[in-house]
This record gives sequence, C-alpha cells and structure tokens, in this order.
Amino acid sequence: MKFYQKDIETMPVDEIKALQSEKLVKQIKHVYDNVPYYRNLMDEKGVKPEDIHGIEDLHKLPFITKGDLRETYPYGMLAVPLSECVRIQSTSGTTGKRVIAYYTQNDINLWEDCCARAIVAAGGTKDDVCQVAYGYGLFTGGPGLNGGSHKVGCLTVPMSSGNTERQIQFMLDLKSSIICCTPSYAAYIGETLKEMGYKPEDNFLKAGIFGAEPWTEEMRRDIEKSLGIKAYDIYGLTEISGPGVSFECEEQTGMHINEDHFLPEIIDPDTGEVLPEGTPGELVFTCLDKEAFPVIRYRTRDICVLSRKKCSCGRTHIKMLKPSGRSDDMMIIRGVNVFPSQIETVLIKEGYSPNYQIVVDRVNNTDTIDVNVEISPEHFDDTVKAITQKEKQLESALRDMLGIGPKVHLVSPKSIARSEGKAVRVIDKRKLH
Ligand code: DLL
Repeated sequence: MKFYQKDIETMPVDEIKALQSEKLVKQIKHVYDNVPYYRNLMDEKGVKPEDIHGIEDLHKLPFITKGDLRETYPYGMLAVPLSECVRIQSTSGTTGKRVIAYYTQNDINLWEDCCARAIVAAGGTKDDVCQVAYGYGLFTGGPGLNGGSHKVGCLTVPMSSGNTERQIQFMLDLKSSIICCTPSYAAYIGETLKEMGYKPEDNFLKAGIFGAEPWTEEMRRDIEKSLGIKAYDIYGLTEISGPGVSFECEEQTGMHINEDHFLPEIIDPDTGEVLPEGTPGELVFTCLDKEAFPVIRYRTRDICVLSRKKCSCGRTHIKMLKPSGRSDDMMIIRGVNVFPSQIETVLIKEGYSPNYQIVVDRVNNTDTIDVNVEISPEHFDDTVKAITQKEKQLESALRDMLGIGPKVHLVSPKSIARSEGKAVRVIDKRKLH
C-alpha cells in the first residue's frame, strides 16, 4: 500500500487546479452567506462571491488573521449551525483567548483522511501497531493521528505524551512499529531507551511521524539513529484542521500539501503581495471544503517555500519545505504555542512591572523556559522565603495561562538590560533553524 487515496494523491496538476477552482467558488459562497464577519470583510474590499470564478481570483479575497479569530471568539467564524458541529479542538491565542476550531462530522472525516495519507506515506498499513504519543485533548496532535491510524486500520495505541517509561514498556511489549509524537519527545524517548540499556535494534519501530514544532535535519538524523527508524515530518495547524495539512513521503524533501482540501499561497508578510513559487514568504491557506470553520486566506505566520518539483514518490501535490521561521513572535515550547504577550498579561495582572526576559533553552532534548522578572523596589528587601513564595505564585499563574510551567526568577530592580530599540524579550538558545 503506497497511497491512501491514490486517485487524489497522484492527480495530474491541471486536474487538481480545476478541482480547487470548483471547490473555491462553492466555498466562498458558503462563507459569504453564513459568516457575517467575513461577508463584511469582503464587502469592505468590494468583492462578491460572483467575482470568484476560480483559483486565479483568490488574490481578490481578504485575509484572515489570528486577530480576526480573536475578535470573533468564540462563535463568530462558525459557518454552520452549532447543532451540525460534533467536536472542537483548540490552541492558545496571543493574549490568552484560545482559538477554537469547530468540526462537523465531514470535517473530522477529511481531517482524518489527511492524517491517514501521512501514515501510509510513512509506510503504514493495517498490519502496523501505531503508538500515538502526541498529547490528546484540546491539542489536535493526538486526536488527529488517532483518527488517521484508525482509518488506515493500524492497531492504534492512544498513549498520549509523557510517562516515558510506561510509553517504552508498551512500545516494546506491543511491538509498536510506528510512533507519532513531537520530534523533541522522540529524541527524549531515544535517549531514555539508551539509558535503560537498549540498543536501537531492540525495538520494533520502523517509522516515526513527527511535527508540531520546528526541527532540523541534524535532529532527524539523531532520532533516526537512536530509534533505528525513518523519521517523517508532518505539518499542520489547528485553524486549518490540525496535523496532516502536509506530510512527508519517502523522498524526505519537503511535505506534500493536501491540495484537494487546502489551497496554499506564499505572500510577502509586510505587503501581503502574492509571491511566485519558489520565493520564501508567509504561508497562507484557504480551506476548500471544510464546513464548520472554513478559514479563507488564513495567514499562518510560518515562513516557507513552495515547490512543484516532480516527486519520485508519484504524488503530485505541491510541497512545502520545512518552515524556516515565523513572521510573528510565537514560540513553540514542548509543542505548546506561547506568545510573549501572554506572559506579559499575567505579570501585569499579578502586579509586576513589564520588565522581564524569557529564556528558552533545550536541555536533554526537552525545552525549558525561564522567566526573569524585576521585583519592585519595595519588595526587594523581602525575606528569601517571601520571595520564593512570590515566585511559586507567579509560576502557578503562568502555568494556568500557558498550559506549561515556566520557572520564575524574581530579580532585583533595574537588573534586566534596557534596550534602546525594541526590548529583547526572548532569548532563544535552541538552534532550531
Ligand atoms: O501543532 C498541529 C500538529 C500536531 C502538527 C501534530 C503536526 C503534528 P498548532 O498547535 O495549532 O497545531 O500549531 C501550529 O505549529 O503554525 C507551525 O508554526 C508549527 N508547526 C506545526 N508543525 C510543524 C512542523 C499543531 N512540522 C503551528 N515543522 C504552525 C515546523 C510546525 N513547525
């Protein structure tokens, strides 16, 4: 089994484009008729559904940003009655309000098909045991690959992330042959296996499907060696559906975008101008057939390059190269999206000054986050006990906001270097690009 949906995955490019055009026309009408917020954006731009005849007219449509999703929180982007929705998934927004994505049963189906395509491209069949070690819950990683694994017919092991020794025990006892998790967690599993005295050939894994955060080719080689597998990249975002927006095939030279569902563009992040194929810029997606939450020209903030170069695997869908960075300040820490503005909001709410610095690092393949915050002069003379207590309090407030726990260090007033230009809020010591 080489393809999950061969006809679609190997469809000639002109046919894909015709299919995209047909779906786009319908989708714009659906959104215009059912999402007043987007109808207003289109009206402001002077564009009507009748002006959209195919993908060549895409550039006429307004963009959607995370800001729009914040403004319309929680229900303002829904394009079907709530009674048609069967699920939500969610991710953190810029200032605490989470982005909520809604799914009809059809939406779930097409999303799981995309994940199934990724699993089959990594060599998965119904004879495999697929251990899903992405987080389950609101995060899309666990549920998405879980659904894809069912569709392929693998024996699905819904482990979720964490509890590494138990994870390894199951992996060995059940002879798991595919593992899905973040690349940093895969590296950590590899390291733990070694510490436990196992060699790479002692496990039964053949492939891993890793994504949700940036990772390098060096990291790929390390993981492949430590687990004795072939490591495949998978990309996606909650707003567009979740994992499986694009995925790697055996060529490992970029990720095929599921173009029958998601129409990609690359734009100049400053001007919004559409850039020709092969030029790096911000990736923008239009959902062609999602029903409940069909975002149009959604600005991902991920910087990358598209390539239509023929692929030896036989898939014809366009590839995106590994994202090379972001055009905003979002960090991904242990797979969780974190914005400095979220941290700032908590500090101010807890009565601290906005003089802070965030230090991100990767120790033993695990991301660490430390927040240094200046204490006010009147608290500077507090006892060590009182200061430690304040640090713990702030750590707990940050954990509630972010979903991951940073380490807080209260530092003396004026000890964080002031900048003459933009404040340097984040020091990221990881080498991810
Ligand atoms: O991370 C969905 C996902 C789950 C993808 C599991 C792959 C595997 P969000 O939490 O909404 O969704 O975060 C989306 O993560 O805009 C990228 O910046 C980053 N990202 C996702 N996959 C990759 C990847 C999931 N393979 C944001 N390489 C995106 C680099 C990635 N960055």
